[in-house]
Amino acid sequence: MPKKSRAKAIYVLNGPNLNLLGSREPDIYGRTTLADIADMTAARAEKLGYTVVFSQSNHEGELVEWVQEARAEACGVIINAGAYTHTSVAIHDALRALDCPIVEVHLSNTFAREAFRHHSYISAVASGVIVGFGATSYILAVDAVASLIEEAAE
Ligand code: CA2
Repeated sequence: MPKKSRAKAIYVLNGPNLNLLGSREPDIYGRTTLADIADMTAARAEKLGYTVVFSQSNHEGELVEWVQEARAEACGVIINAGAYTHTSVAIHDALRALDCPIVEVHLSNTFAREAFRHHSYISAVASGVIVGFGATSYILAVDAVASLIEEAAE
């Protein structure tokens, strides 16, 4: 009997220190916790007919593993790679190997901050980038990735 195929999920991947959201630097990152963002993201995705796999790691290699897993398991990827955005060729290379839409997301407007945050290794391999809307950036990213998934299916 053929194996029943599972619907693919939107992977939402979060990098280092994002687990601290809500506890410090509220002037930059707001008061919403990452758990709140996970709930908001899942609720928005559910309205659009998608499930979410939401993860956070402080370790570059673990993020690379999840991106590789997304090749088989995800219909789209939303990624806030945190500080690895500005440093990680490894995450860039892993994302390059994906065929599904990729939306890069940031809470803060990285272009209005220090110069070292102006360059992203993710942007060149992302379908699009959403920056500076706080937790709402993630909701906008769900809408964006869903519309890209649907466009690709047409
Ligand atoms: O604005 C974003 O979403 C960032 O990806 C956040 C990263 C930063 O390195 C990027 O340049 C932009 C940092 C996340 C750290 O979050 C904290 C939250 C509370 C307290 C300390 C750090």
